[in-house]
Amino acid sequence: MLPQPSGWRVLSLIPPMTQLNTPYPSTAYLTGFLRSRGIAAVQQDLALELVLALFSRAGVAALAEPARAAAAARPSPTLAAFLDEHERYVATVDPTIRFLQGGDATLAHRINARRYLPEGPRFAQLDAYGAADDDSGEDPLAWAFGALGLQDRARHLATLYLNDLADVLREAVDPRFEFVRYAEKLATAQPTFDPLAAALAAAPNLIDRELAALTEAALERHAPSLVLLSVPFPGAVYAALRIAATIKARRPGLPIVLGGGFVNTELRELAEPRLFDYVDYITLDAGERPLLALIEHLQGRRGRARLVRTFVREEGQVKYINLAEPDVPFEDVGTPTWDGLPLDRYLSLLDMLNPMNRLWSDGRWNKLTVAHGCYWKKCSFCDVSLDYISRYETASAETLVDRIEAIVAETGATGFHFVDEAAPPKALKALAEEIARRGTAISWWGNVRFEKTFTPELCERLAESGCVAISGGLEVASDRLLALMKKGVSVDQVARVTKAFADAGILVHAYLMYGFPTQTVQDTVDALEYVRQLFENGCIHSGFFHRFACTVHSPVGQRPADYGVTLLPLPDSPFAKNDVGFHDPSGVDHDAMGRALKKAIYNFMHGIGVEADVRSWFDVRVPKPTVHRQRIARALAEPAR
Ligand code: B12
Repeated sequence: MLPQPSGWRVLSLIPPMTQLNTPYPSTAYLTGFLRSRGIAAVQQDLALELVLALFSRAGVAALAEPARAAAAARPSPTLAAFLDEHERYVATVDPTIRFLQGGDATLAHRINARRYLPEGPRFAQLDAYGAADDDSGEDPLAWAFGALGLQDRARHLATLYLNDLADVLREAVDPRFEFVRYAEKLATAQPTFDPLAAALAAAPNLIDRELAALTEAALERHAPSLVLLSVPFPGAVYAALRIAATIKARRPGLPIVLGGGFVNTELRELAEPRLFDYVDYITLDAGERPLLALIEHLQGRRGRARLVRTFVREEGQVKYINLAEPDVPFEDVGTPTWDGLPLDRYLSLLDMLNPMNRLWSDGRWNKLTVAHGCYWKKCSFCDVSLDYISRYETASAETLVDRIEAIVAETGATGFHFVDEAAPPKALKALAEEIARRGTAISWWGNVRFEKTFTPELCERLAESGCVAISGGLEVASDRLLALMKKGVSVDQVARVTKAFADAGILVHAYLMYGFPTQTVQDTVDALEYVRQLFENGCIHSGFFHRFACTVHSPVGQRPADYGVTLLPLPDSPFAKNDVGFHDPSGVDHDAMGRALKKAIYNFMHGIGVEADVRSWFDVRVPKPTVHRQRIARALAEPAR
């Protein structure tokens, strides 16, 4: 890169909402990369800032008026509880937020005494935890936190308090608000831009006004020459466009670029010119190369026709410009930087009392990729045709541990979440060896394929390198369907691998799936029996059943006949495209199956009903499992094949 014009600066923004416990890593990656190329770059997390503004003394005070108006129109227990205790909410919110930021640990005692925080309807769930009423003197949270789990218990109570306040915000201001997604439905697989356009044209509400003020402050503070809006998920799109609208109103000439996981997945066939009323450029896939090209263009060093993977609007039409230039290799993308993000202000919420959920939503994990893309890239339910899966590139273990050490030095945090779709076992092994060689002390967790390369020896080595948890797909626990999915693992293998991780003291979470093409009721009952046995044998500690969704970029979506299904026609879509409906001739009622699977797994995680006949979880008649009750125990006894 040539010397930069003085004062030229890139501002990357994380729009609301992504997550609150730690920054989503895209701006950290892009900022680190741009700086490594000599380009001045800064970043701000407006998702965190918005929540901190709304859930502050001034924010909660300002909520009274819309809450009163809403209560007059539609009275509700949530609004009534809030208005009755409004002064206490105003008085307690700043100290509670500080506590959730890890700033005032001794407040836990007061919160736990249950006289400090006002308790709205969300606290009713404490009774559902199965303990006796308050008069009995028993602690309804004792089963989860015991007698000494002071901090966690208080964090859970403080989270219920915030959830009550979020309910008020939803009822009084905007029903689309959530802590980890905002107005998600407006963007998810939306064939038309109309709902978003209408929402953006509506008069700004309290949340919009707060976000506009934060955006203006960011512009003021950084005086950027280019703004990057990163939208990893559909739940960040609406607010990103609100931010863009504010920028356009304040600084009409300032170029804005949109990119990120949502764009890379859902906007590949974009033809909607109205999106360019908000942003000027939209880039696909890894941002590094398109951004270098765009910056050169904006600085007058490259013609517009030589942009890389970039949508623009020309004469009212969307045009895709893609000068084929190689991507920046993973080895050369530089080290992400968290510089500028307020790392001591993220919130450690403790919502669901599930250990894996806790890793996602609690703790200031640094997010890092071990490789770019997926080394396996065959699973037929996955978007294997997209760059973030198909372009597999690694970096040496030395480079990775250099990055890790630089990040620890910068952030002071030693926890890492490896955000790969499936971290490659060879790279993890090399990483563990390099960590051992240098004596680097970190904790880490991430997602893998439970493949047989993960031997007990390797799992031990990974545990020694700091691995505390692993998740992986067992998907539909059925050898027939695993083969159809091209997952490359069998149920017996998964049992041995998960057991090896668990025996090494690592928390194991299984991603499970139902509703895959051709899946029968018998397959589902058998899958649940396998899962039951995996819990019984101490192979997995946690799991979640997701309903299979067919996407246009996956092998099932691209070759449905190979999977025995037909796709429902997609509307002609100028905007987002991702999920596609399909017809499976098996005609199974997967909703009924899903109810049973979710109930069962929730109970298994709490050690309940693990011995019971799996048919007892279903509310419809189902056949007996064909799986032998000792099947997993036998697989574990066999030597690995
Ligand atoms: C790890 C992960 C998770 C984790 C952690 C999430 C988190 N908050 O950190 C968990 C399991 C919790 C998760 C949950 C979800 N996830 Co997820 N997740 C991922 C995954 C595998 C990696 C994300 C990551 O950290 N990448 C590393 C960063 C650096 O990459 P990046 O964000 O893509 O940024 C690069 C480029 O996109 C680009 N870029 C990014 N921003 C910008 C901006 C500009 C201006 C430019 C030019 C470029 C640019 O440059 C960056 C560097 O190259 C991705 C798939 C993937 N491989 O990327 C899915 C993915 C982002 N998730 C996805 C989804 C849908 C979700 C959920 C909504 C699922 C659900 N229904 O609950 C939730 C949302 C959770 C939340 N609110 O936080 C989708 C989003 C696609 C879409 N349809 O919009 C993805 C793409 C996977 C997929 N195809 O289904 N996820």
